[in-house]
Amino acid sequence: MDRIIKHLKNSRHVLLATHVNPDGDGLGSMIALGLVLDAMGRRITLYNESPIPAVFYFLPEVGRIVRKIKDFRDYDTAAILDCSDLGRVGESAAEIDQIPTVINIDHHITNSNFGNMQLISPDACASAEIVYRLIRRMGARIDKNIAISIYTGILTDTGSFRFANTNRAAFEICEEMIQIGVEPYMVAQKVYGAYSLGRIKLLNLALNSIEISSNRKMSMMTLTQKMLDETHTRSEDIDGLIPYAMGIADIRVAVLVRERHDSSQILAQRKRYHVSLPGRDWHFPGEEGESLKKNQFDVSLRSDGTVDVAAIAARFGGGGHSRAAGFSIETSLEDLKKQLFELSERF
Ligand SMILES: [Mn+2]
Repeated sequence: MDRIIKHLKNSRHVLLATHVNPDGDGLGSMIALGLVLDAMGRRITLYNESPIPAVFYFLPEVGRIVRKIKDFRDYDTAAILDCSDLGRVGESAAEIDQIPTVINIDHHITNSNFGNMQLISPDACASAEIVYRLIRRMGARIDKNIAISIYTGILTDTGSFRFANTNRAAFEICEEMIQIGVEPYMVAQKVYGAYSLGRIKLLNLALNSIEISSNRKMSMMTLTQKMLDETHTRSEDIDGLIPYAMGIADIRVAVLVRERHDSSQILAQRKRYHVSLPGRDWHFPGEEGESLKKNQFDVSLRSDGTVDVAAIAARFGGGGHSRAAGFSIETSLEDLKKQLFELSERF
C-alpha cells in the first residue's frame, strides 16, 4: 500500500477507470480516489466507457467522467478500480495496459493480479472499503463528497448490508461517513427510490417470467430484448433484478437469462431477405429449425452458498466466484433452459 501511495503522490497525470456498465462501487471508489488525488494537486481524469446509470447522477463530480480518451500516452499512471481483470474496463484495455504504471485496486477473489501494483483484498466488502483504507493511510482529508462516494460504494455492493460480503468494516466506515455528513436517507432515495416507470414495468415482466425447477431449488428469470424495448429500458435497468429470483424460500441458485437480440426481429429480417430474392421459391429455410432460433444469451448465476455457481459457469465457458458467476452462450432459449434445469436436479 505504501508503494502505491508514494507512487500516486509523485504521479503526473492519473487515469482513473472502472468496469463497463459501472455500479455504485465502481463509480464510488473511482470518484473517491479521484477527488483525493485532485485535492493533492494531481492531474486526474475519470473515465468509463459506458453511460452512467441515471440513479448515480447524484454522485459528486459525476459530470467529470469522460467516455473517450484522446491520447492514452498523456498518462503516466492508471488506477483501475473494482475490475477483476483489465479487460473489464472495456475496449480500451490494451491502450490502458500501455500506460507506464497500472495500479489494480479490487476486492474480487478472482482478480487476475494484472498491473504493475496491486491492492487486492478479497475480505473487503467493496472496493470502496479498500479506497477508504488507502485514503486514511495517505493521511488525506475525507470531505463530504468523498464520504458520499465511499458510502454509496459500500451501500450498493453489500446490497444495503444484506449480502454475504457485509462485514464490520461496512458498518464502521459508513458510520464514519455519516459523521462526516452523509445523509443515509438521501443516498437511499437516490439509489433505490428513483427508478423510472419503465424499470418498474420491467421488474413486473421479470417477476412474471420466473420459473422454478421441479425440485424447487433453482429459479430462473428470463429477459428478452422485446421486454426492454416495450418498457423503454436499457441493460443497466437489469441490475438488481436477480435478487428477487434469489429471494424465494429454499432457492439455492437463481439464474437470470438475458437475450441479447430480439429473435423475432432476426426472423422477420431473414424473411424479408428471402422474399426479395427474385425467381426463388417462397421458402424460408430453417424457419422452424434450430438455426434461426439460435440467439446470444448472457446468463447470470447467484447462489446461497451451498452450490458453487462458478463451476456451473465454467462448464459453459464463463467464470466468476462461488456465489456469483456468469457466462455468454449462443444457443436456443429452449436448449439453454433445458440444460440448466437438468443441472439443478443435482443441487
Ligand atoms: Mn465492487
